Amino acid sequence: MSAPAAIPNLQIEPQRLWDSLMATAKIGATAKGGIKRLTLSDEDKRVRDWFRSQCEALGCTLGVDEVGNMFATRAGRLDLPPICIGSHLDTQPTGGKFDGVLGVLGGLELLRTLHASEYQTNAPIMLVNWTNEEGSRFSPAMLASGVFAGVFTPDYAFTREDRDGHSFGDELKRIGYRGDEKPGARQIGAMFELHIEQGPILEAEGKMIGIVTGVQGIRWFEVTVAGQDAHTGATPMRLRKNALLGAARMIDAVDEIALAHAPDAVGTVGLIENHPNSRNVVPGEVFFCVDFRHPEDPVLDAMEDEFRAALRGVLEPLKLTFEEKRIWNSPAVKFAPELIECVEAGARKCGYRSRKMVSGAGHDAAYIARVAPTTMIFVPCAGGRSHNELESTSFDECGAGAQVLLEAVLEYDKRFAG
Ligand code: HGY
Ligand code: MN
Ligand code: MN
Repeated sequence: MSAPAAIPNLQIEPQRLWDSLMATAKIGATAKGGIKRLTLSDEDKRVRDWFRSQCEALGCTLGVDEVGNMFATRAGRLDLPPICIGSHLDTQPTGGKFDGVLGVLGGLELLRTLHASEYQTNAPIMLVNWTNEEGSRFSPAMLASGVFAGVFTPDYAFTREDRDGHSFGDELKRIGYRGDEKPGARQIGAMFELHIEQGPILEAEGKMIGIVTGVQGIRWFEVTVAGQDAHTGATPMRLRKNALLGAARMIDAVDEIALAHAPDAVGTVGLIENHPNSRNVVPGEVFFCVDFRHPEDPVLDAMEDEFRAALRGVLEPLKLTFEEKRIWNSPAVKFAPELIECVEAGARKCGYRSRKMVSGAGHDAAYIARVAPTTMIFVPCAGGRSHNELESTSFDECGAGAQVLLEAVLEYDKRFAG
């Protein structure tokens, strides 16, 4: 295979990409048209096996590290650090067909296009499936890209447990994807991540491509509120220690804190467990998780202080005690200007309308940006819906994102790997 002088006009095949998206959507398909493919579940194993076979069919070499990150490499003309294309194949419990998957399959389509055209890039191309991006089953999110970037240790990852007490390490072994590579030992020259926006901006503005300049800061907290189980009939209101009432007021307080830092702050309680959760027992214990996000870390500091003040102010008058722990702090991230320029050049070459934006959602790119120049490419999703079984990105939008990904990678290869 040889590399012609100038970059040929390579075109991805949008139908081949779409067919792969629909084929993988069957792995963990839900009745409402979404996907439930929780990290390290049997469905995750099936899609990993499918991914491995697709990459091997293209002659890629496959590697798996200790936390299950999968690396498929296509050799380049020169022995350089690879240009990486990565995202994730795990989903939320009520996930959609495109979150994460488009980034991995858009990269697979790029490899298929290079393979079919026999064009060889200067730098190797490495396609990555990062383990546990979602953080739904095992918190925090972006766990394995975080291990790769040195944010977490492998042992920290192995000991993370789901709400049923299964550990990440055991589940990784169970599905046969606990590799032997040291996470982070592998070099990355640059990383591009294609992803759906998961918000309403591109669609509202009629833009096809999001030129992502960074990712907002994210902080997760776990709270256990303790009161006293009591009889709902025989216990007077003044004698109650109702943990669920306290949690309910805290859910409202989290909402108020985010609204107080409008327009960019967001605050959510998405997971709550009420005990004993019986119709005629005043709940004595409630566990819930808080997700705060903002583009500026100092604002997140203020929100965190207000949150702790609210815990005391809300729960103590209700005679409740509580334990609170910040379990995740992912600072705001800025992407590499030279890669952003390659994406802009790619969008321009394809003639797509685009706009710069910061990602509201977290992504593996946020952590890989710590160890290599990194950036992202967004495409719209209908109504901005994501983490929702109705998530929908069109055939044309998927094709556009993959084509811009190809152009950006070839542009980077020409500018920086020649
Ligand atoms: O939480 C996030 O933003 C990502 O979807 N894991
Ligand atoms: Mn994602
Ligand atoms: Mn997600």
